[in-house]
Amino acid sequence: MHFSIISIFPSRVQAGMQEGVISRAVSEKLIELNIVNLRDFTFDRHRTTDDRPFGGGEGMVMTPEPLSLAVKDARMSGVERERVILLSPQGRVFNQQVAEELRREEHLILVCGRYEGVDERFREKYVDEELSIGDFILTGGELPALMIIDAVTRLIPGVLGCSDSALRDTFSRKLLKHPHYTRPRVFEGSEVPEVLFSGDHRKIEEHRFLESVKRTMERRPDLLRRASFSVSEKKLLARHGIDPDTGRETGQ
Ligand code: 4GX
Repeated sequence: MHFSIISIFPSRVQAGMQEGVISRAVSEKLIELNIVNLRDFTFDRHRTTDDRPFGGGEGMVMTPEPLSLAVKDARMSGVERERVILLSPQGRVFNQQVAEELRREEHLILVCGRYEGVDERFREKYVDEELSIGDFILTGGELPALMIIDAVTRLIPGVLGCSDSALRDTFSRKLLKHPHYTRPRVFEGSEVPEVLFSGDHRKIEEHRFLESVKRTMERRPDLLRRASFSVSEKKLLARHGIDPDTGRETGQ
């Protein structure tokens, strides 16, 4: 899978992927990254990428010409599934489902806006989709672009080790993860739950599942309403007095 990132801060984008899982995915050729410096597509002495808004008002707007040239330069011949994404608080909110959808593309061109945003005509003519990583305002689209690359890359087969299967993750099951414990057995007076030493794997799985449901109820009840439980999971929840639809204790 190919990613192109268009930015006025190419070194920051570079720095954001220099180590860890993403850089390993690059060196193992599971993904390819192409960082495009927007200033390479300006032709004035100051390499300007922004200008004052027509109609007046606060802030600056990114001019359409360098952006359009950068997108045309990033495009790859012979690639059918290519998507130009603009990172913006006005976009559809990114989540695991969107990550899974993007994984099916061959080439993502991520446009990192700054200032007040981009000229509307660039958006209309070149952008396939606007994505937001959440309801808060950042100083630029670089971190959102890195987040999207991260979330999509770890779904590509071979990127994660088998011990960290993407399939069993929180959001593919729509439940939060159970608590995790490792050594030491006693930390500042707190012990690890006894059941984890029982060697009874069915009991351990049941315990973890119940902890997941309880956590989800406490922290993200919105997720619980969309979780679907198997018949045996429903029976287990009922045995522990938990209503499978609300995660609440039924008191029975
Ligand atoms: N999720 N920002 C982009 C400038 C901008 C505005 C409009 C294009 C169109 C953000 C977010 C985010 C701040 C990045 C404004 N560029 N991006 N920037 N939240 O807050 O993605």
